[in-house]
Amino acid sequence: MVEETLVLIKPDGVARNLTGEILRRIEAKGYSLVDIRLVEPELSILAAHYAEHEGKPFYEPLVEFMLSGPIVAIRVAGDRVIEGFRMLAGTTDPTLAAPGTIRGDFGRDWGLKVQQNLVHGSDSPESAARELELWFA
Ligand code: RTP
Ligand code: MG
Repeated sequence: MVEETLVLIKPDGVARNLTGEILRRIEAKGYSLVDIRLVEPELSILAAHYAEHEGKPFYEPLVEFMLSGPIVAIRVAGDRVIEGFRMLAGTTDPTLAAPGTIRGDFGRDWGLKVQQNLVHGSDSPESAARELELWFA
């Protein structure tokens, strides 16, 4: 079942020159890069992207972090890629993410600051459709 997902390389991943490494892992898994852009998003895009987290204690630091530098947005296609990319990324908290995953191998947990966990991946077909429309409108 071929799906598409939105992957974001967050500002920490771009700033740490991990874009190539992350793209390499996506391609090595057999997924295809359908579209890719380097973006400095408007606040309105991030507010829509993270609407489900509005009001949570980490929401404002998260949005501030996502505005701190360029982001790479990628439309990725492949069989069960929505679930598959989240397995490649590892669990949200980089300290707990398994070695071998992007977050487990490279992510850093900066204590009280938002977890700088390098990547975003859509978490369901509905989120993927909504987020791809938002970032690739
Ligand atoms: P993402 O949406 O970025 O792919 O990550 P996720 O599904 O694994 O995590 P989610 O729960 O959707 O949270 C979105 C992002 O918010 C930051 N976060 N900080 N307790 C905290 O400080 C906290 N919890 C979440 C992370 O950057 C997370 O990726
Ligand atoms: Mg999420």
